[in-house]
Amino acid sequence: KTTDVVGSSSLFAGHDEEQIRLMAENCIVLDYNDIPIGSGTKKLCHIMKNIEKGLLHRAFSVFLFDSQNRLLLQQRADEKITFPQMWTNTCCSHPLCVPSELGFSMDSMNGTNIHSLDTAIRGVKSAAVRKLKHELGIEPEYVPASNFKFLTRIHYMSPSNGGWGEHEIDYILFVKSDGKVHANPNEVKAYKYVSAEELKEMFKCKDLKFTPWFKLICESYLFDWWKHINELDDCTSTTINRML
Ligand code: DMA
Ligand code: MN
Repeated sequence: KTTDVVGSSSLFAGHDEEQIRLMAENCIVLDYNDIPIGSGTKKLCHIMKNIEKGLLHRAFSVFLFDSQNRLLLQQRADEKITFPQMWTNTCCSHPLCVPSELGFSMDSMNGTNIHSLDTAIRGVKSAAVRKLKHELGIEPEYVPASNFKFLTRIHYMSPSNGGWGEHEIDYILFVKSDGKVHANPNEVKAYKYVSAEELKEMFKCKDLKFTPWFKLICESYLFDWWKHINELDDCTSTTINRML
């Protein structure tokens, strides 16, 4: 099933060709309880007028820490259509409507497809491996899916500029890796490893802009998780945290 909400092409005026092309990717459209109900292009899912009617999709946010427990931040490229030039966590994107990322598994007893939080997490981790390579050039062998730690889900909504915005259930993933970065300039303008103290200093600098979801996560859970980075095994939550 495809959503029938129609977007306007003038929203793309002046934007980068490669980023416009990526707007044709198929995101996973969700009901309020994070159950997939269809697919919608990245374009349709990020048009604020559609979001205002309730359109919601699945996303993930990766927080990558090096062996010194420094967090890898990125500054989004000028080319990004939503939230350009803002500083944010290591990597964010969307699992796509493809079998490996959708989060359904075959019930061998009766041949039906079943969706669960576990299968959804598996799909999101596989999308995270794909995007760490695409945005930051980090090779999958340095960030295998089995090394990601799922923490929780955050439901949030935020307008961007020019009629665009976000409305997502965002899966939060931590991973430890010393994989080398080769940033894709169409996605990433700059990157930087920071300690918790250094990140707090960055927030004081009024010239730096941060994405709304990164701010929300920093203001709620991030510093606490970071402090307990080696003891996060009990921190997996099945709750959807509504930050609306
Ligand atoms: C979308 O990120 C995901 C979140 C959590 C906001 P994005 O705009 O960077 O997606 P993409 O990299 O696919 O453009
Ligand atoms: Mn999104």
